[in-house]
Amino acid sequence: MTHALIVIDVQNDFCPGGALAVAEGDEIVPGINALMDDVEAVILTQDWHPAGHSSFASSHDGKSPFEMIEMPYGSQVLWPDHCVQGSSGAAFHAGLNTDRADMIVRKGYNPVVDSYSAFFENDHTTPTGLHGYLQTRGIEQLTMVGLATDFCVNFSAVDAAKLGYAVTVRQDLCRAIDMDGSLAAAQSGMRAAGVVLA
Ligand code: VGL
Ligand code: ZN
Repeated sequence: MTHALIVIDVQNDFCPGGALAVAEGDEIVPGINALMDDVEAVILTQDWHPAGHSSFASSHDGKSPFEMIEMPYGSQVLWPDHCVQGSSGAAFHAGLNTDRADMIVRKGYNPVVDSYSAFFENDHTTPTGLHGYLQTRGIEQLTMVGLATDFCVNFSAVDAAKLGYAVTVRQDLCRAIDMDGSLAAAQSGMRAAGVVLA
């Protein structure tokens, strides 16, 4: 079975000092680089929002980061401005071995729909194209790592399992935002979807 490593959003804004910093987000980088030697394919995802994106609290009068709102596609956490297209915060962590990447998937570029998953926007319908890419390369086994465990890794892993991939999440090579029990909820949701948490 062809095996790919999917590296989710290892970008400056999710690392210490970034706009939406995940604690210890930078500590996973050496281990992710090392894991690239064990797979046939490496795919990176990059959160990539236009300025004024609808997931930013600053785009909604009177709203603060980490509040929830209802969008036409469901509930949405509002975030600090992060990963704005072309900004240094949107760049990959300088230590990540991006040279090894076969494919970089950008997501979150639709101004009015967020996209946590590497496979679908948060409407759970609009594809990013990654599934087609993996299928045409004959890739059936995925190991997922990156940021953040409870949001983009979680949504990507659950979607991948639903699409029929054999999915392992290396929790030691992920870090979580963990707001209001979101990490525990993500772990039980991933397990229920058939994702192996290693
Ligand atoms: C993410 C919140 C907003 C993530 C991206 O990569 O987990 N979280 N955008
Ligand atoms: Zn985002």
